[in-house]
Amino acid sequence: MKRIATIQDISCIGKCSLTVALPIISATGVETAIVPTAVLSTHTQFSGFTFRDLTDDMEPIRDHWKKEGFKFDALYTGYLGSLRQIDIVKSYFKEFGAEGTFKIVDPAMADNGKLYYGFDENFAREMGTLCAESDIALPNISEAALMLGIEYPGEDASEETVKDILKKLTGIGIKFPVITGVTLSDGTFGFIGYDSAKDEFISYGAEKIPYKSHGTGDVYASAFTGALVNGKSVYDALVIAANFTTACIRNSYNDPDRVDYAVNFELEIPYLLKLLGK
Ligand code: PXL
Repeated sequence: MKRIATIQDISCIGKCSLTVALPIISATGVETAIVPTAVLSTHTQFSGFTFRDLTDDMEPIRDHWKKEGFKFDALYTGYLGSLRQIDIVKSYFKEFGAEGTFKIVDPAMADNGKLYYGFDENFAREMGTLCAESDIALPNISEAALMLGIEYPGEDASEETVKDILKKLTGIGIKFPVITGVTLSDGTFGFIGYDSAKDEFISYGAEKIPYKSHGTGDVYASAFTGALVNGKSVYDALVIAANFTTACIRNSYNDPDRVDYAVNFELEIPYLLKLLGK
């Protein structure tokens, strides 16, 4: 069985980070090892959340895994809580990111032009240096702008603007940035990426559903990781993740009992398996 390791927090309620990555990637038939970076009562969009920092456990976990000789087909990181955690993740990349191990970074730290609670511009720049060590980085428009220190162009940034930002991201060393949550010129909603090795832009859009919810970036990156490790090409895995995430958003949009802090990803897992041909 293929095995990945994902490094991010546990938000006990919030359907993000590990409570999304574990079920989605496991459902795709991939062993999902975890490094919990913190335990929060909820994600940080709620007020009054608890936060237990687990940074001190990250290096001992790494060292034990190294001693045991564990290998991974992918390393996937999401929300990280501090500059020190970014540094430690780089050491995981060094130890376990050998040739053939995909390094996927979702720099989960901002949306709608604003950093999440507790982050600053310096953290965003440092996240850029982690993305520079990835094979694929999956920022949204806000995260891309913040890593570059440029003005936020808005959620409806044009394809030309997004392409310009992608080229700028390669300027800070990011080999294959893919900006998610982009509205394409035909009105569809999806991603635009730039493969600097091939000097090639890629894009895909699915139906744009008039509903925005928290946690969709985590759903997207998790489905992408599962699809990629299942042998799909980068482009096909990105498209599968876009179609799956769109289905999750649609499911919540049509559900009068939906929660307002995340999407109904659980109900669309059968569809993800269908997209994967399982
Ligand atoms: O969905 C990204 C995310 C992950 N983890 C925590 C968060 C957020 C977004 O707010 O607060 C703790």
